[in-house]
Parts: sequence; structure tokens; C-alpha cells
Amino acid sequence: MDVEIQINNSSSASSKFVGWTPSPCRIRITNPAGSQGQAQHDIRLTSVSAASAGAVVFRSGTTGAFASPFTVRVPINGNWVSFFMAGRFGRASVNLNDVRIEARRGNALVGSTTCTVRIRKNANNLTPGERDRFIAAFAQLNNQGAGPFTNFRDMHTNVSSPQAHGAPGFLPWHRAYLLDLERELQRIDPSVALHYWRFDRPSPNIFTRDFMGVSDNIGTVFFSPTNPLQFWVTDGVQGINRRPFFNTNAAPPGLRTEAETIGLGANFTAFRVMEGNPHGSAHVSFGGSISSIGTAARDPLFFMLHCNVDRLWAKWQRQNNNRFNAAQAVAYDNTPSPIGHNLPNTMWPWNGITGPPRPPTAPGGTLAASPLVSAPGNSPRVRDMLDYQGQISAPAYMGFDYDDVPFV
Ligand SMILES: [Cu+2]
Repeated sequence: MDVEIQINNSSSASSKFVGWTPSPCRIRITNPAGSQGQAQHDIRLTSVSAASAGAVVFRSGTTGAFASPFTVRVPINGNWVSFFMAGRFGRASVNLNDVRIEARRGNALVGSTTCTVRIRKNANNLTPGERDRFIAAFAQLNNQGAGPFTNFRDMHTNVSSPQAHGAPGFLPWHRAYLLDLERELQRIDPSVALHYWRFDRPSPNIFTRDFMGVSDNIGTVFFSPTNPLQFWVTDGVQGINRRPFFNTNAAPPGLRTEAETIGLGANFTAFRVMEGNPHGSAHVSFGGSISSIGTAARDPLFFMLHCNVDRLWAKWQRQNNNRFNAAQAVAYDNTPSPIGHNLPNTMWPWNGITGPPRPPTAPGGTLAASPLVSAPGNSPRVRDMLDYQGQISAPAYMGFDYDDVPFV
């Protein structure tokens, strides 16, 4: 007997990724030899991997407990049987395809596949391999100033700032922006996720020559000879200028901690003051490009800073029951706001709209598609950015998760 297992209901290698959010999967019997006249068989799925690697769990539908091993009854006629698979919380992958899924009938192995539990992690805790793949993809996206990274730099400027800052759309806009960038990184290396700088904790491993670089006292950032970020070019200028005003073996002083940020209030209107502190405070804990909106996107660290801002929102959403639901008033600030910041509005630049009150150009085209998931679509509205795990709108999830924010 042989079975075939498809992750995200696809046989493509680019579909073999899961997060904490359950992915639709399916199994069928492709060769019924040895069925002994039975119309169906119980197939046991097990996640097999080293303790330091990823692991997955299964369930049959959209509710109920996850398990591994997990038994699924499959007919011999070749019809697909659906199930769901998710990363086991706390067991993100470290390497591509480091999880093996075995299918057994009794003790006999009848099929197997591999997958990756791809999760946005605390960048301070990456393995050297994860770190190096992440910065290699980033450097490739920049391609010494000639790559598609230019669009991301050009999306975040003084002229576009009102689309993204100073109003409720700050968090949804940057969520879309990071997701667009992450999908471009994954086009280069599908094993990569966008990792975050947890700026309220010491992160000495980020500020090294092998990772985001070490600054001298005028802000020139130095890299090790093997670090591909040494070739970084933006706006025609070689290198990165960043001058920390804090000891990079410690956290910047004066920032709200994670607990203080999440504790700002159970209402989005109260929570979104985090755009000032910690978000703005983290930016101005440096001199150099990252300290101003118009130039921040020249520095790759900016994206890791914002990834933590987005994670804080995700954590707040989870801890304040059901803040994924745009229909619930406390999940968003519904005070009438400039265009681009109200729930029904589409967001620039992915909507391609130019001319006042939108900016004069729309760099980068529509939001990058994912080979796994359909949400949030190529021209998302503000309201489309809240439910990133598809808690309300399952199965429309966005295909990212944070290492310490489970699927509810
Ligand atoms: Cu910004």
C-alpha cells in the first residue's frame, strides 16, 4: 500500500510550510495493494524529528485538539481525505524540511513527506544558519542597490508617511508592508521568515559584525568579511549609517516593556499610542537613517524593529479576546481618519492609486502573492490586515506566525 500526503493541498515543494495556524492538508491511497478486501484503512500520521528541530501536530477539522500521532481513515478508492496540520507550538523549524511526517498502516510505513515549521523568531536567538540565510536573502533582495528592495525603501518616505503613520492605520499598513517584504525574501529563500528585534530586551547577538553590524562612533556600520550586508546600497549610497545611543549589550533605556505596551488598554484606541513609545522611542534610540521616517527603510534593522511592533500587536490581539474581528468596535479605532486609515479603505501603494491625497507614485505594484495562502489579497483593505491567523475568516490566513504567539 502507498499513500500520498499533500500539505496545503498541493504537491508543490513550495507548499511544504506550516506555522502555528493550521494548514489544510489531505491524504489518499495511491496504491491499494494489500488491502485484504477492506474498503478503507486507518493510517497513522506521526511527526518525526530531532528535539531541536520543528514538529507538527494534526487534527481532522477546524476545531478540536491537535495530536501526533493522529489516525485518519482513508478509503482505498483513491479519494482524498482532508485534515489539518500545524506546527507544534514551541517547535519551530531550524532548517528547511527538518520535519518528517510518516504515514503507517499498522507498523508498515506506507508514505512520508517533509515540511518546515516557518516562524518569525526573536532574531537574538537564531542559529548561525538561520541568521546567515536571513541576511543572505536580505542582501540578495537589495542586490547592491539594484534589486527589488528599492521598492520597499521607496514605499516608506516622507511623502508617503501620512499613509502609514500618525493614525490608526499605522499597525495594519506596516503589517502589510512587512508581509510583502517577507514574501519577497521567501521567493529568494523559502526557508526564511522575517525575524524581530525584541527592543525591550538585551539583544547582543543582533549587533554583531556577523549579523546587523557594529557601528563606530560616527555611525558607520561594519560587517565581517563573510557578511553579505557589507554590499548594502540604498539611494545610491554604499553602506548603513546607524549610531546606537545605548549599549548594544543591553536594551535601549526608556522604552515601554512588552508587558507595559500590551497593558496600554484592551481597546485599540488605547493600544495604538504604542506608535509613540515603544515604536518611535525604539527608532530614536539611534542616530542615523533609522531615526527618521524618510530614511528609516535604508537600514535592514528597521524591518526587524517593525516586526516586533507587529508582534506586539499580534500578542495584544490574542490576549484581548477576539481583537482579530474588525466588526468588533474595540478591535480598531473607528474615529473617521485620513484615507488609508479607515477599515474599508484600500492601502497605498498596493492599490496602485496615485495623486492627492495619495502619494504621486506607487512603487512595487500589488502585494506579493504567497504560494500557500490567499489572504490578505493583492490590494488589501485596512480591515483585511487584522485577522492574520484566520481566526474569524478561516481559512483565509496570511501565512506568518510569531514564535511566542500561539494560534488560539
Ligand atoms: Cu513606518
